[in-house]
Amino acid sequence: MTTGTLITVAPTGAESAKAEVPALPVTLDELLLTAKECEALGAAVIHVHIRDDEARPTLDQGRLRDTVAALRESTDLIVQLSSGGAVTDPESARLAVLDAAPDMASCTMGTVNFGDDVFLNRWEFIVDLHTRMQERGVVPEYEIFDLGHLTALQRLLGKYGLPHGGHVHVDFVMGVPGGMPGTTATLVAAQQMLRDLPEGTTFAATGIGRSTIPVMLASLSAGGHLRVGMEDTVTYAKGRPVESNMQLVARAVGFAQLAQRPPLTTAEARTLLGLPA
Ligand code: KMH
Ligand code: ZN
Repeated sequence: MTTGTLITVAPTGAESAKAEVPALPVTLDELLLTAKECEALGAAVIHVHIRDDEARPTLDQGRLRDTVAALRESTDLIVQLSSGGAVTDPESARLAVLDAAPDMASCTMGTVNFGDDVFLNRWEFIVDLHTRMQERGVVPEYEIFDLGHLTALQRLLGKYGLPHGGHVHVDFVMGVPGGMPGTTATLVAAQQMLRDLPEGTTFAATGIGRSTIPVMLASLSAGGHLRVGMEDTVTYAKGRPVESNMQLVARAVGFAQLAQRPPLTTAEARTLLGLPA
């Protein structure tokens, strides 16, 4: 049965430069303000990348812990830390993200060409991430950049068991140059492959750049959930830069309401994802 829509906001990412995208939240204060406003609009999960004092991407342990604590204090959002980081981050730092004890963390299910770079995710690393999340009670969101990543997920769950909480939730990250395209046909193909995963597996989708709107509409009509934010989209419409993450969340909420699938509250989202209340 199709329920309401889980809306995740991914406000910052690791790729855009603050100098080129001034509206990008890079300080803790900017992130907290964004988080509060996006929650009020209907977001239930925040996917977090942080920056250092020079606005460069960082996986600094202290900052991650402070960020998790501050988000918990100021919002009811489900805090999902990125374990993907930036393409240059070493595996050790990406694994250490779990030490900040978030509710959730991303877990990318394979290597993908990432524009001119390579986003490397070796099998042994994925296994390490998955099993450490099981041990620490962190709920994964499996990031799927290509259809083969779903085959890898089936293998992972078959060999190492279900994630903490027992529910499997995946996010189709579509339209990365080098990954699966952000088209309806590809989204439907990805959804079909979920049949090989545990019953009840849920999916969200996000389309990078100009695939944002087609992917959002395709996901909603296929019963999927949404991830939006300036990590993935910095152009609102042709020739119009995104003004804020709130603008993207508000648009997603509007589409979800049109689809008769209003945003899930944070409490409903916790139930869906197998997180404690
Ligand atoms: N920044 C990308 C290299 C994630 O957050 O887990 C990886 C990424 C995925 O954004
Ligand atoms: Zn990310």
